Amino acid sequence: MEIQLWREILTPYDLAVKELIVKFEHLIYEHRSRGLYSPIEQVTGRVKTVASILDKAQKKNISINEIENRLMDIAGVRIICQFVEDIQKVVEIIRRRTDMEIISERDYINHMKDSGYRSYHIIVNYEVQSLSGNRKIKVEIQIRTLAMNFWSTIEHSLQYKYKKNIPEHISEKLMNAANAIIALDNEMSSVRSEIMDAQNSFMIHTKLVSDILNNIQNLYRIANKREVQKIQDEFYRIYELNDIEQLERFERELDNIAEGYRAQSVSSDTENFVTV
Ligand code: 0O2
Repeated sequence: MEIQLWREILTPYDLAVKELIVKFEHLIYEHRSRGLYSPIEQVTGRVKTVASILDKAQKKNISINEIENRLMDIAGVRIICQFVEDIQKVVEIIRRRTDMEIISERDYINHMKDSGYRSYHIIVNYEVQSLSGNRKIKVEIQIRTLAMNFWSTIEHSLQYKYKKNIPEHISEKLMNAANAIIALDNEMSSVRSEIMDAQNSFMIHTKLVSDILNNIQNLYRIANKREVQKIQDEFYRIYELNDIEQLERFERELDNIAEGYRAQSVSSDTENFVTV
């Protein structure tokens, strides 16, 4: 394989990773904009470097011509969740999708690797369209918690440092840390509903305030300035009370005021239209 061809070969993999990141990030947005808890916290992705592809192919005894068929993680997407329970939710979301076809699944959450590594892996076929036509690209999706990600990032850099021969005393510490991560994830799960409640009310509050501010901004365009000033002062007063019910009531009142102004401007538009 000519070295300069790699860039061309990897282009559809890059497209697949970029598209999948957009799609998973959009899921986060959809959940949050509906005031729902998102089982996905963060999404990242990468295309393996040529050096890393060649290295892995050599280790697995894969010939250059077979690389695309046999290396499943040239394209990789990583989904980070807050809680272990979220991982299964994300797996179910992926299983239901029609734009990615699952080839295989590996559950390293319930079957931790000897190294202490935990994550849920799904290999999917994902179709991309480019100038050279349509192509199905294999993508490895790794799903794990924030805590598991912390562990595997550290362990990965140590593997790199020690060229995969991590000294025994460090492996032992990593195994202890892996067990501590299990305990940490379990502890977090036991207070999941409280944490989710807190995050949900924070999200509801943020959305409410941003809706109110948008409404006030719109009123500046159509309503009497002095009246909007009064509304704004009232908003600051209620905001300081830190009472979500009062804010909700204020938002409803604001909706009615805005509706009244809109009705007024429609009727004056109609009058103008008739008299012209
Ligand atoms: P990189 O640098 O992250 O890309 P197999 O299918 O079993 O023959 P493969 O492809 O290694 O071999 O599958 P596996 O074991 O599911 O691993 C795929 C990827 O999972 C790895 O890619 C890592 O990203 C991650 N992974 C697996 N085991 C470990 C581990 O012990 N520690 C860490 N930190 N990550 C792990 P790469 O190409 O090995 O690495």
